[in-house]
Amino acid sequence: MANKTAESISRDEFFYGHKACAGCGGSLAVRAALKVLGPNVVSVLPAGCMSAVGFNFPQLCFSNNSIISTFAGTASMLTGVEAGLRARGYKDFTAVGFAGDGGTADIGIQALSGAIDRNDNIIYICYDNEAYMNTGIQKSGLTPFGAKTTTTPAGKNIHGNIRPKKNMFEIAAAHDIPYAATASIGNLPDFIKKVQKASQIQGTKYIHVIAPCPTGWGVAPDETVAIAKEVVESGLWYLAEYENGNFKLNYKPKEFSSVEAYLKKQGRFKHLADEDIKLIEASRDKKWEYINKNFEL
Ligand SMILES: Cc1ncc(C[n+]2csc(CCOP(=O)(O)OP(=O)(O)O)c2C)c(N)n1
Ligand code: SF4
Ligand SMILES: [Mg+2]
Repeated sequence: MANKTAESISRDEFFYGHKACAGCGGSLAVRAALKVLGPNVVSVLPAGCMSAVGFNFPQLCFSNNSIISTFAGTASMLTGVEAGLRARGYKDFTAVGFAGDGGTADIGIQALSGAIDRNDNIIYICYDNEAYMNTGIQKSGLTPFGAKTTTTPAGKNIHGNIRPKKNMFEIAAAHDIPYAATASIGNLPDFIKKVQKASQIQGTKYIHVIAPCPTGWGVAPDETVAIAKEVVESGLWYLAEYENGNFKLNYKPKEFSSVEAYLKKQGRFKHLADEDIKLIEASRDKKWEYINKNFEL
């Protein structure tokens, strides 16, 4: 199959008319992924922003078959959808999940782990906006260090979230999954390529896409894509793949852009002191030491 690009993906819309806030990164990820996968898709969405904005009866915003799962059950419902359609003789279809960071790294992690363990033939896409946005910006296991949320307030003594972000990509890879990747909606061609690649691989595929939320991050709606690029350029996120037991880095910034500039653009990090920013830079550098040693370029 020819490689799909931003120009050659379907002109058809499969996710439109939804109620996401202006500039929502998650809705861009869902829209682009469905354009790659085409109409023969069943998508499963747990509780979270994308189901809240996409299923407003009678204005259902998916033109492919879509269903809301329990919050914890994205992966187990994908397992059932895939097995059920196969049992009924369907061959040419994709079962894809779109779950948030909370739905993936916290409440849904056991169902995802089980599906990977069984090597069910599904694609699981985590759109990561780094908090439980739909219920009013609470900290999840993927909220980064220092971020202010409604459950990690910033005050004189504690400056937002005191815990680091879990690395779901490497957690999925640790299962020896057939394919896992990271992506950013700031680099759509790379995301599109990874979704297409996942659709051609048998077994469980996991894609983790950074999808900024202007409402929760405190940026303007027209800054979503730029901030999703900047998180990669500053080295606080990386574009990589895991396949056949190997990690591969897809992009290495020549020089990291300023971490401080990235953080200070966002309302959720405005309170950070110089020493907090130094800690964030130091943990980035430690991570890149590991990447440089263990990932192929
Ligand atoms: C079992 C259960 N617990 C809590 C909720 C409430 N709830 C609905 S959406 C949501 C937040 C989801 O956060 P995330 O998965 O990060 O997706 P986002 O809203 O950020 O897109 C929560 C806590 C629920 N629906 N079901
Ligand atoms: S709150 Fe954030 S994630 Fe939810 S719809 Fe709005 S921009 Fe998207
Ligand atoms: Mg979220």
